[in-house]
Amino acid sequence: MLVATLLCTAGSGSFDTPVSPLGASLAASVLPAPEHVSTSTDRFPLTAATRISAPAGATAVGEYLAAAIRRATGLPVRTGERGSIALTLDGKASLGPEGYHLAITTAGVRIDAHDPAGLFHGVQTLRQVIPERSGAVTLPGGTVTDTPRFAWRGASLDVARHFFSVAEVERYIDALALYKINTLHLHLTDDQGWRIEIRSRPRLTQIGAATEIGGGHGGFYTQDEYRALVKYAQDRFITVVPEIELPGHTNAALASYAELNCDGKARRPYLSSGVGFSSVCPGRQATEYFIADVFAEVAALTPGPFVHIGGDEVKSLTPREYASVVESAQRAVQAQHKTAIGWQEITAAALDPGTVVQYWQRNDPPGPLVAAAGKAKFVLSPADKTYLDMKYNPQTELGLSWAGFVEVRDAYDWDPATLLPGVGEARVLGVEAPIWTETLENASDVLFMAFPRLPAIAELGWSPRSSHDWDSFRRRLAIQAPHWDAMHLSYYRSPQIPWPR
Ligand code: NGO
Repeated sequence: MLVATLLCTAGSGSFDTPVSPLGASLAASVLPAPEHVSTSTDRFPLTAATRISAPAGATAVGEYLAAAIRRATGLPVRTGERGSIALTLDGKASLGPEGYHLAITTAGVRIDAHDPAGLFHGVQTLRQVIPERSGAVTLPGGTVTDTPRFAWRGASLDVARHFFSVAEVERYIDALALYKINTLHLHLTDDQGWRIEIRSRPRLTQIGAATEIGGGHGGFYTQDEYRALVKYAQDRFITVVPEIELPGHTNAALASYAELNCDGKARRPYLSSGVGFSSVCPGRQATEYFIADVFAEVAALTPGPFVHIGGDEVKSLTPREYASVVESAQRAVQAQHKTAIGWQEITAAALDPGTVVQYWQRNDPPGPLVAAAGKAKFVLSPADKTYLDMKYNPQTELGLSWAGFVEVRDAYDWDPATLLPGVGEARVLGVEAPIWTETLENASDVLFMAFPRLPAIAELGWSPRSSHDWDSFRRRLAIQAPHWDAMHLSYYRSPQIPWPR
């Protein structure tokens, strides 16, 4: 029986459920906050006999849920016919490609979606009410009807400053999936390393991949490894957006191929963390061929629609030279029938309709930038809110602080629709939380910086504006901790959050 129906529940501010990893209501547990939630007095017993049924188009989602339940509870839950947990693709078209409807009653659990991605997101919601406790457990009753606010809910990872193995990136992908992130932007090239095999330019990985900040051995993904990574993400409904930085942040390429330099001399490897000094030689035929060949190979490895062309922080070119390289990169991406995205500096070039601008730098007044962007859509990554490599506070050991300290509330308390004057909801494609890795060397460093701020950005990307409520958010965030502990995800125990003991 339904006892309460809460629209945009998180915004109601009326949370009286105790902060507890066990037994919290559906409304008090789900993060990102759903569009509609209702709570009921029904209870669903999850036992060793529970079976999950999934439609032919989404059997892998059923298997994924079964594995998640086995991990959390140890119960031997499997997929089977007529499961008491039923996943279906019978959801209404109005749920869109990522929405879902979840109902938990005493008789069973049902998740309906129109597309498999919606089922997957519904499964993440269900996982949040399954306690991390071995043996049979009881799930709280209620319903959720949920669709995302923005299409692009991204995280980016810099694998160039320090290299991260396929397994480490997969671990991060698993963590992203928990919060309905659907885009992983991989920063594959920078001054300190080139991380993706390009068959027409083998020296990029023979020479350019052998270094990283501080003198480590670096590394790179072969095309087969990269394809497997893209597939791993795809299986979790996450689209990989590869970034090949141009014209700057290119020392690794300049060290690998002398002809990319205006003086024809290969550069020395760069192991430090300065920015702005490097650039490919604008207008050279070698540069044009390089751009065309690299983007052709990268696009062929990319099932998703977007390829990132970089474009930030170039101090060694004239504005005209800068624009010519950005325009070449944009053309090369388009020639492969992909859409280009670049950092906000690309607004200085002639952008094609459809090219997306990624906003990051808060120092410049946004007016001229927005005017120069024309009708372009934006992905918002303001550094003082979304950069997960910023320190939490002056005591944080890892990370940088050039954009300030970013506590959890700083990451959460803003609205993508009002960040840039003149860029309202309709022009915002979404939000993205970058992690730059000048100071981060392994998966555990990355997770510590991402959690608990990543869920804040995920909620801004998914949940309706009307649900925005810091107090609700921090309580729902607190009860994620037992899941993170059980999954061995390292995280920062921010004093702003009422963590369970
Ligand atoms: C900047 C810079 C990166 C740094 C990062 C560190 C952008 C878009 N370019 O962000 O090269 O790694 O800050 O926070």
